[in-house]
Amino acid sequence: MPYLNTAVAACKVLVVCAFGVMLLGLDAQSAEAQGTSFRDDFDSFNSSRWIKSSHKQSELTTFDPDNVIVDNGYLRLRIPPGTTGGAEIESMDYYGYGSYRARMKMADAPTSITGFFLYSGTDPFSEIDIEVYNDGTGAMDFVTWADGQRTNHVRKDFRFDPSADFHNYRIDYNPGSVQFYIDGNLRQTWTEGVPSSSMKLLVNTWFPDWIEPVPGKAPETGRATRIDWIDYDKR
Ligand SMILES: [Ca+2]
Repeated sequence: MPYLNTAVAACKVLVVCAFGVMLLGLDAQSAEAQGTSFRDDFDSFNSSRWIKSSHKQSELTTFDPDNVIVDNGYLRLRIPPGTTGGAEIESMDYYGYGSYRARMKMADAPTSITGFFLYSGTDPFSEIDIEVYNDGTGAMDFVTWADGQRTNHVRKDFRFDPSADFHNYRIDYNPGSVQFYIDGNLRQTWTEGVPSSSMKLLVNTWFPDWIEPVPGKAPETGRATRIDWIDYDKR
C-alpha cells in the first residue's frame, strides 16, 4: 500500500520537523539567556557571568583580557603604563527591565572614558549608556539608542572628580522610561525613544578617537578603573 507508506513517511517528516523547530526554539532561548537579579562583589572573577573583551575598540584602544583583573575585592579595568590600552567586561546573559548599579572609582586618565551601559549587540541595536569622562571634571554623557538610532543624549557636568573617590552609578530601565542616578540622586529621565529589548551589561575604560587631543594622552604610569560591586535588581 504505497499510499499509506507515503502518508506514514509524511507523518514522520512532520514529527521530525516539529521536533527540529522545538530544538531551534530552545537554541534561540539559550543564545539569549535571560539573566536574573545578582550582586557581584568581585571577590573573584565569575567567568560564568562575565566575558573579558578582546577586540579593537578604537584607533587608540584594543581591549586586552589581561587588563581585567580582580584584586582585593575590586575588579580593575587597567590602562597599562605608557599606553592608550583599555579593558572591558561584558555579561554572558541578556538582562531586561530593572535597576543596574555599579560602585566605581574611575581611572585618572584624561582623554579616556568609562562606560557603564546596556547594549543589545545585534542590529538594529539598542543601548543605554552612562559615559564618564576620566578627566577630573565630572562630565558625563547619558545616552539611549533604540532600533539603531540615537534617541536621547545629554552631557552633564557634576563638578566632582570621578577618579578621586568611589561613586554609585545607576540606570533604571523600565517599560517606556529610563532613569539615570548618580549617588542615589535622580539626574535624568526619558520617556521617549526608550528601547524595549533585553541587553547585555558592560563596563569599559578606553580612549575614543573623538576626544582631543588625538592621539590620546597615554598616562606614564599604569591607571585603572576600580569597580567595588555591580548589582542588578530585576523588575
Ligand atoms: Ca568589592
